Amino acid sequence: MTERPLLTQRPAWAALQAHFARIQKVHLRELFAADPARGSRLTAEAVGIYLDYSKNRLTEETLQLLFALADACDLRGRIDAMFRGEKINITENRAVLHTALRAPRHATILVDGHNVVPEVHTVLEAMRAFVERIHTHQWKGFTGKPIRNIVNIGIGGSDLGPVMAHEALRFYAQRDLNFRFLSNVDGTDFAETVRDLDPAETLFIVCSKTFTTLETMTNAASARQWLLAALRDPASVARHFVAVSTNAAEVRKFGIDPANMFGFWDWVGGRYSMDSAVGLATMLAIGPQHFRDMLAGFHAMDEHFRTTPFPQNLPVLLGLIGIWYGNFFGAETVAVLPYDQYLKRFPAYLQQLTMESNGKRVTLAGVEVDYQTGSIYWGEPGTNGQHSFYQLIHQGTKLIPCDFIAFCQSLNPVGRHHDLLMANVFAQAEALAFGKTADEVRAEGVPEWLVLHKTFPGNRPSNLLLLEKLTPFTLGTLVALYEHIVFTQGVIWDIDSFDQWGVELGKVLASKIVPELEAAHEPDLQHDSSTNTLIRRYRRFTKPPTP
Ligand code: G6Q
Repeated sequence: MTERPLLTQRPAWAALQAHFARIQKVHLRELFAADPARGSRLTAEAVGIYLDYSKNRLTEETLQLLFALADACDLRGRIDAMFRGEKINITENRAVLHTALRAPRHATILVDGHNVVPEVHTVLEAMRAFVERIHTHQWKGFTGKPIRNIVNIGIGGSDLGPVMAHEALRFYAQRDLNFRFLSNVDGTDFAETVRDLDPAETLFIVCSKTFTTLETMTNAASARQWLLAALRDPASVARHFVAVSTNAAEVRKFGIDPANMFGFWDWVGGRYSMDSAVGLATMLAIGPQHFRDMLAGFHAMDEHFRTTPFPQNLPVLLGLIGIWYGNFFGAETVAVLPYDQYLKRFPAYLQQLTMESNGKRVTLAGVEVDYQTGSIYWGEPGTNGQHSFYQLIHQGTKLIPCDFIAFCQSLNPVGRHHDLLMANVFAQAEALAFGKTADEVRAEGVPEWLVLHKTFPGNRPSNLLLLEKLTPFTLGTLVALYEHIVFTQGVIWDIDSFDQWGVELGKVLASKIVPELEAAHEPDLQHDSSTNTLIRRYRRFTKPPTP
């Protein structure tokens, strides 16, 4: 590993710090007053996304300094390395090639000297053929009934993408298929998922890269039992279960015909896998053509990210603006606020993408950082959030940069609804930036004792992403946009955005505690006193001492 200075020791960092000291108090009102063209100048547009970043607390100089930081961190070289298939996930010694999942058929992307693009298209073709068999009822359940219910069993990266895409693209979905997503090991999730389903009409997709994940395998085993209790023949499993996995041996052991296994590869991280075979439920919902359109959207953003100079590069701009707030203003969170009901699961999806990727505190060279890394992402669709947590963003003590996402056309035009929705998103960004001064409040005749309560400080930054319409293509561009924002920030922070060791410890400890909860006789507990007491208390309810 080549020696690199820690981020905070770079001259480009010091330059940003000095600049921050000069600009931190400047109000967006002043910035807009000084430059009447700011609102149209500080914008960028690519692949159908119009980005207005003018309501950020920055100037041209800030941007130049941020680009200089990106250059010092070799962002260009690192982008190229990812797209070339270099093993940039160093702690797992893996290439990071979700971009290959949406590469066109003729592309060549080498992993260990082997072109992976043909395999990607072979799997997509197998998915297409399977989806068509389900849609045309050629694939029937064991008793001859057509499949009407699809249950995706998976967790984390094998759940959140399919769930989000199913919600986001519901407008384009086959309405005669009923989709459910089972993830939690809590038996309630299983019970409520299958409660009103007919096993003879239900297909389970067991979606697990490793096919060993505790939650998924526990749910899959319960689903198998549930099916067999009704259909009473082990041969039925092959008609009602298919798998998305890299582990053919375990898939076969479960009773799924490996011919009905849709594969992916170790160079696809779970949280970057919604456009791989993990998207089988998505393709079943929206059909192969819409799925291809979604991949085209991902690819369009990939190409934009790979080839566009930084000042017009949407993921680079947004990634660097995020660094500006997190590392200089000390902001700890980012609110993602989609003004589209179909995107209601988008913030939850982004939480895994961003926080599992950049929630790291050790550099690629193995040194502990002395700066903030990954932000906390959260959010809810507008306008709902306006009637709950926006209060804190407007008038609280914390700086929360916001990403607003909105579409000019509604998929469901109903009366004036869309104008009202859009008026709200524009108004929120305006109110956050410019606020309402004490003098403006006084001018309304508000008594002096109430003036401060009714004052809005403003100077609260936001980005606004304005798109024409939510389609499979635009969803692809949006997801890829955030994937590459994560990448950009991971490069600046010099961390491995593609491992997830933080998930491991809890898993190991849980597997140790399971036998202690289930043992017939009082186990010899060797945990800390808190954990021991909790285990004993739980056992008193589940294993009352025999008289
Ligand atoms: C994502 C993570 C994690 C993973 C799940 C499910 O990047 O690796 O969320 O997707 O733990 O793993 P399996 O697909 O192997 O069941």
